[in-house]
Amino acid sequence: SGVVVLAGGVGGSKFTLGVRAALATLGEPEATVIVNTGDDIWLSGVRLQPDVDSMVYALAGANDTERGWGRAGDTERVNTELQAWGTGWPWFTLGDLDLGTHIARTGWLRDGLTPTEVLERMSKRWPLGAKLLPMTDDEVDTHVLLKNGERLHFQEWWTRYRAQLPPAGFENPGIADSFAAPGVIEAIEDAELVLIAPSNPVVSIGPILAVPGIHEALRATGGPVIGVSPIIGGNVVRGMADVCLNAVGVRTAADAVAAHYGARLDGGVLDTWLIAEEDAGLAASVEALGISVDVVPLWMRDADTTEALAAAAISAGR
Ligand code: GDP
Ligand code: FO1
Ligand code: CA
Repeated sequence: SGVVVLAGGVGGSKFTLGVRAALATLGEPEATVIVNTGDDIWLSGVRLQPDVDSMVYALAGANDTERGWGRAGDTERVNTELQAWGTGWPWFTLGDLDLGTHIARTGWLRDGLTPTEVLERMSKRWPLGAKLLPMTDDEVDTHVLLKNGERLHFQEWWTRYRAQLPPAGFENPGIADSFAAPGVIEAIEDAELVLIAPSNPVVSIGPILAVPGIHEALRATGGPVIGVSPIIGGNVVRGMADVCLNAVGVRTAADAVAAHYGARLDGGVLDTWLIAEEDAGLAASVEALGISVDVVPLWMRDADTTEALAAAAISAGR
């Protein structure tokens, strides 16, 4: 029952803030959010979960909104020391407060807790107003296959090379043998409605859909599945989704992303696709796929526009 959200980091957490506000306005129970863990990486002996942490920090109001990752007001004393030891990556910053999260998580993992249990524990520190689940408890880090045949961890490709090395594709080694985290399949199957956040379709939503059973659960759920386009007027709002989409043969366009997800009545996952007013001209081509379209303002500029977008997505499913 209730609302389920599939989400990545920055775009996903912004949208989830809107969902939390919209559900509070409606007086309804909090959403269940299934978060991408493909961005995860081991670095300097600690486990990073960038999308999970973006979600936790944003819901806690503790995120750095300008930079888009990590904790607000963080410092870098430990990072400087790690660099002096020559551990980690010279182009990658681990903030002091953020490192507290990674050390706590890594300690709990070593104690034998699963990532689901760790996230449950972390969710108790702040009143997050949503139930967070990692997509899987298995380690399925995203790799980028370059056109020159090399393979890089997604974090290196993005933070070191700013997505400038041409990708041939993306892989999550082991994902075909991974299991959805406890509660994920049930949440989707029992959902009143499922929202696909305007997250990166390739490296945020892609890994979630690739966990065995999740795609099937989206196809089987009795509730509608509503997606929100991360592409507005042929551009990404931020990040490198355009590079990722083009690498997998998808144009940077709202209708092309809808086609990539596919219609539920045609083997895909979408019943409804929200596109921006700028893209109203693409509505017919999305509807031709068997996906209904709502044209709404998609810019999450502030709390009000973000809540309005989430409210529109929820009402599109009712
Ligand atoms: P990441 O994991 O931190 O890269 O974040 P996500 O994958 O969750 O979201 C990244 C996507 O969010 C990008 O492709 C952006 O285009 C999209 N995005 C960011 N802000 C907005 C917004 O205000 N409106 C819409 N529709 N999409 C947005
Ligand atoms: N992004 C950067 O561009 N540079 C960094 O040094 C960096 C550090 C970092 C540390 C922890 C964390 O959770 C995220 C971090 N990010 C950093 C963001 C991250 O690389 C990506 O933007 C997301 O994984 C994309 O989803
Ligand atoms: Ca991500």
